[in-house]
Amino acid sequence: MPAALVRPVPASYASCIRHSREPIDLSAARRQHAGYVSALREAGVEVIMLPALDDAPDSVFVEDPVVVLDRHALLARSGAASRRAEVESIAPALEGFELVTMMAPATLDGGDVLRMGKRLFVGISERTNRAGFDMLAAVARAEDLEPIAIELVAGLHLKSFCSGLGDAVIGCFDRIDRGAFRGIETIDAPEPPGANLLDLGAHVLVSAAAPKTAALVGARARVVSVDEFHKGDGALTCLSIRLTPPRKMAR
Ligand code: CIR
Repeated sequence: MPAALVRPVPASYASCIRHSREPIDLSAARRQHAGYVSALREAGVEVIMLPALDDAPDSVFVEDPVVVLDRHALLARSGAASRRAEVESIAPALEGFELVTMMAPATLDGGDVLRMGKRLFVGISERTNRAGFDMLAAVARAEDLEPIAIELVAGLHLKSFCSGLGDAVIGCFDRIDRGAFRGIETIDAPEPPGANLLDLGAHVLVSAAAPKTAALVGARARVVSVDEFHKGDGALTCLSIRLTPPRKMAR
């Protein structure tokens, strides 16, 4: 059974780093998070809940502090200094993986990393720098993966604008270079919140803010309300870390 790490919504979530001025409703965020966790379970994913970090407002976006490959887990150093402490409490949950710790001046957020088969696309962004890419690239090559850098001209993370849908990449290609995905089918997301969906095989989680994308995905689509996380500049992939099978984790 595939597994995923998830972190509860912290009490301080309303103070997270964000661009939206819409007020965050903590209770609604917690309800939506519970809905997200249920949707993971309904897709056959074993959910492993990390401890809550109530003093770390962005900690629910648990995808960012670590990149999990097949054998290695890279404990990343976020481009946001306020997020760097989040990584510590993830390491114990990754016991079966070979851990690699990113050091300064390298920075990287997991939201910038999109794996498509043997290729690992990495956004060079406001959070991920060249040194961060180089460090991840070295770990990726050790697993025979091909690291490919994509310069982001605007926005937060690579996966703010694209995600994997089966063997294809769905995205907003006015915001990122379609040409970077040479040899891979690209699908235009019908609306921006549809660019970040979470393909779990049996089901594909799609934001309720992206009804046209849900229609495009069809029968596998499962619509999840995550607007309280959109207000925090997040979406579906960032709320969990998928441990790619075969699962190597010891608990
Ligand atoms: C941040 O700015 O770090 C958070 N408020 C949002 C992170 C979203 N992460 C993701 O999409 N992987």
